Amino acid sequence: APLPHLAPSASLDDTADKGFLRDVLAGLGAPHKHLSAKYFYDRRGSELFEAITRLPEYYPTRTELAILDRYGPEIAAGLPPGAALVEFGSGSTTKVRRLLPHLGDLSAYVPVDVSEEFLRSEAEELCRDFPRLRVEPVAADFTKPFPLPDDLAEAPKAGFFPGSTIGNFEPDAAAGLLGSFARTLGAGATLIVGIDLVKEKAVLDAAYDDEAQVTAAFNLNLLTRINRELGADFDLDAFAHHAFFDENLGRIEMHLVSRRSQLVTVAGVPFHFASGETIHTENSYKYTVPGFRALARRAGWEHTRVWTDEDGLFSVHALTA
Ligand code: AVJ
Repeated sequence: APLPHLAPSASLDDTADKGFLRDVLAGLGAPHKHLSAKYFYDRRGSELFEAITRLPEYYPTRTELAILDRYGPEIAAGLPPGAALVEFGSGSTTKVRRLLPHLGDLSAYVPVDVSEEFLRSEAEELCRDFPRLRVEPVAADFTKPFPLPDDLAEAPKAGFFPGSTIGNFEPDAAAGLLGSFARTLGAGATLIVGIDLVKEKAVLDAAYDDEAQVTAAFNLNLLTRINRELGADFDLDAFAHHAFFDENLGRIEMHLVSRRSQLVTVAGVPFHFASGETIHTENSYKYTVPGFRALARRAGWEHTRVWTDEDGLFSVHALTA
């Protein structure tokens, strides 16, 4: 069936594959080996992440959804009438679906994601479920400012950045990202951001090192992806998942630990691993409410409201430019 309210996706040029090889060679060649967490999300990685969100230990997703369900009407009431709602890194549209029923008069929903295929299929599903909603997908890397569709020039803008995705960025880069959202959305915009909160170390450690080893599989899948896409020979059995909350830095660190001394070749380039040497694969920063407020202010946003669950596990913030 035709979907009259689904605009053709705007696609921005993309040299992603070369970037992956370059980043992997640079990261493995560094004195402290590291890889970017953004590369976790190939098809299998996205499936494993969906499985993580359903784990008993992984509280962020279900807690954020509960906050959106409980306070959705209040959150929606704070957005300007007739707004274009731009979701940065939309992925699956599970979260925005909790807000849309309270946003009757949106001029458009603009999901932004690098994965054009996924973007398209999610946008189609959303159009079927919300037939009066205009959906204008944009395939773009949300870490840089990007142009919004021309026909939305006059609409007031609201941004949506759930899931504590901002935790993957160093605090300086996180402030830069919030500043970049402000440039994309323009003056007078509103931004709704989901932020995981600092809490007891044992709770955080378990959320990133679950009993069923799904997070371990998610972490190791990065090596499977490198083997397949970049022609590498990582032996998956020779690396172990390690994740822990660093209370001084306020972040979860995920690593892949080499179980022995070994040589790995990536696209013809050899890399030596000492026994116990790690590849740092992810940081997931946690904030306090005042800590996030300060970060937002540093990026030029005014903090207007915050909603949390009863246990203070997770928070949703409203900011205005
Ligand atoms: C999608 C970045 C918010 O940091 O909790 C989950 C990714 N990594 N388990 C997070 C993740 C390991 C997740 N974010």
